[in-house]
Amino acid sequence: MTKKKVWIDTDLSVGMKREKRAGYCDVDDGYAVLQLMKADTIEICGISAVFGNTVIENSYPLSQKMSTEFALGEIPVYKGAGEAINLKAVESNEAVDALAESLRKQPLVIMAIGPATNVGLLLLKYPELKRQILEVVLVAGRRTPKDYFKIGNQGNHAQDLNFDLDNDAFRLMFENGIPVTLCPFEISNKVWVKAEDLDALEKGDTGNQWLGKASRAWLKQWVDQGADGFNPFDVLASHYIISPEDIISEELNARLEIHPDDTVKENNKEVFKAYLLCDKKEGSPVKYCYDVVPDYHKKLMNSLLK
Ligand SMILES: [Ca+2]
Repeated sequence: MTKKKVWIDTDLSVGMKREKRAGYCDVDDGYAVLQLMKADTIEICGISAVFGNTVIENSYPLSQKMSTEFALGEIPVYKGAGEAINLKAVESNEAVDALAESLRKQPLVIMAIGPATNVGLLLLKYPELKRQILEVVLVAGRRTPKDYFKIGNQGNHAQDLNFDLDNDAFRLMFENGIPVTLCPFEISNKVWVKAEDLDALEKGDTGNQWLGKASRAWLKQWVDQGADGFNPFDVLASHYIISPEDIISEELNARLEIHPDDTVKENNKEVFKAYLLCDKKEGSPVKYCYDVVPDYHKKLMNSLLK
């Protein structure tokens, strides 16, 4: 059996406190990385850290920790971008150079579950390697500007964070004709991790235990918002790479459009932002994942607990 060769680009923030406000950062990258590490059909060729849910000074050591403790230290880990692409001063970094080196050896699927800045930088610095990218799987997008990302019942709309943090990185993938698969809020909002799932993880191996424990504070934040679980956004990307038959998708076209920012309250056409919209109109072809098979939750937990 030949294994699917995958590069992980992640803004791991499991267990980290938020930088600018009270509370904890998202744990979902931990689920995605652990699920790929446990998949028999996947070979992880490298992990690049990126800023996003947390600063690069957190996501990089967390990436090292996951490789060392849960993958026998066999997966090389690299420090990537600490901020969005600055088109007026484009610099490579250790992670982008390492990804280029790996792409020179073999074609790769890239799971980019942060702002995709490192992939954008690669396309600017090493455009000759773009045909070695088999597919980039991203967590972003929606169908219309009024498909709000609603978390709980407090009326707050969440950002399309990965896309919002680096619009140019996404634009570069479309302009370069990279095969893109999107796992947006529309699909992850159909998957819930609840307290009993964390109980099960805490009875598992060391990786499961770490993830289960670190997810408690994150779960509490969602419960405080009126939900009874949380959506593990990034794990839809890893699950799609491992078992695409569990994920329901359609072919759509993606484009960037500017509309009022729905995450700003009482916004009377004062604050605008770019949206990543996917529909049948003009745009770059993408695979848009929007639903899971009926017994998905069981499959997800089995893949993590194996
Ligand atoms: Ca992420």
